[in-house]
Amino acid sequence: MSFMKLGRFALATALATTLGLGAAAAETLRLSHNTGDGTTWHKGAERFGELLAERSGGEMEVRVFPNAQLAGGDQMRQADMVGRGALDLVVTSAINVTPLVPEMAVFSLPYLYANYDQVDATTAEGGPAERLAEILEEKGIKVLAWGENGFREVTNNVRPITSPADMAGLNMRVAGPMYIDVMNALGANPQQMQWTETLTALQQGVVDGQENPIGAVIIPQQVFEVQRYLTTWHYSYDPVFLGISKAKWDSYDAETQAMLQETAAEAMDYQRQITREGTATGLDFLRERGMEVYEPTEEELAAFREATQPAFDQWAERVGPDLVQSFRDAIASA
Ligand code: X2X
Repeated sequence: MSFMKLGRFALATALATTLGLGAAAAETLRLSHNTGDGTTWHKGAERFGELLAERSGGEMEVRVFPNAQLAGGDQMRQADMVGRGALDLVVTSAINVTPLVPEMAVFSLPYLYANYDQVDATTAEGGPAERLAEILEEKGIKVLAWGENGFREVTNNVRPITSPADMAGLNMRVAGPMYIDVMNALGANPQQMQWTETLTALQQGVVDGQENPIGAVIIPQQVFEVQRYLTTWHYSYDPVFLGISKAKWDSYDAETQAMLQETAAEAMDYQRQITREGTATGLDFLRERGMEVYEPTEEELAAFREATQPAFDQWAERVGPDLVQSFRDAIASA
């Protein structure tokens, strides 16, 4: 094959391989995310960096910074920073972006989704999540690919949660605005707190409980060390996405953009896959580690759904009824 037929990056790879070059990358991109370095978020980000280095023939490399450290530990500020071009790349979840883009709360409306097929129908190519990508792009954030935080499950140290009444009076750490309203609807005392401060707060009893997905966060961040009870109430789904600053994106030629997008899709597919695997085997693991796991019946889930309805209605209004309907339509056809 002639070099003429190869793209710029394939050529760079071929040369680097031939010459055995380990030269420094021409460009280092900084990627911020807001969980620890053992999570599936981190692994997905690392995979993106590995693939990108390979495909750019070492011209591009990614440095991954966990725990929102580039945003001074403020998980909600990352999106804003990417939007302004102060960060190149971000892996974060929908709820963290709601202060900047309230419409992102659509994904996490209580009990919107019942299963992964429904989720996938909304984030698939041509699906309603593309509208969110458009809105984010207006804010300076180009979504390269959707990944997964997952269905958020509740944990606490006071009692097993089997009904909304069990939530009454519990001091619950939450990540963002919508979950405050959901917790209030359930009669709990919600408190917004950075994720990086939450494990200590749980350990010291500053809060009684929290809610997070099993495979992406609860297991890799060892929440089981500081929490006794877990209920699989599946009350809210939270996607992650890999995004790049629009200014950065616009600086690349079409070939580079295509490579970034393909590489991101592959990395986030991997991230989603390991997240779902970890979730599937997660309950057994958590029981072995001493957690008391409660799996609600359909009837019990219906009671949680009913109790959270006021928060659903309030946020559906804020997100926009048309957007909610577009998600409902995709879900109905899943
Ligand atoms: O802060 C959380 O709970 C986490 C890690 O799930 C998010 O970033 C939403």
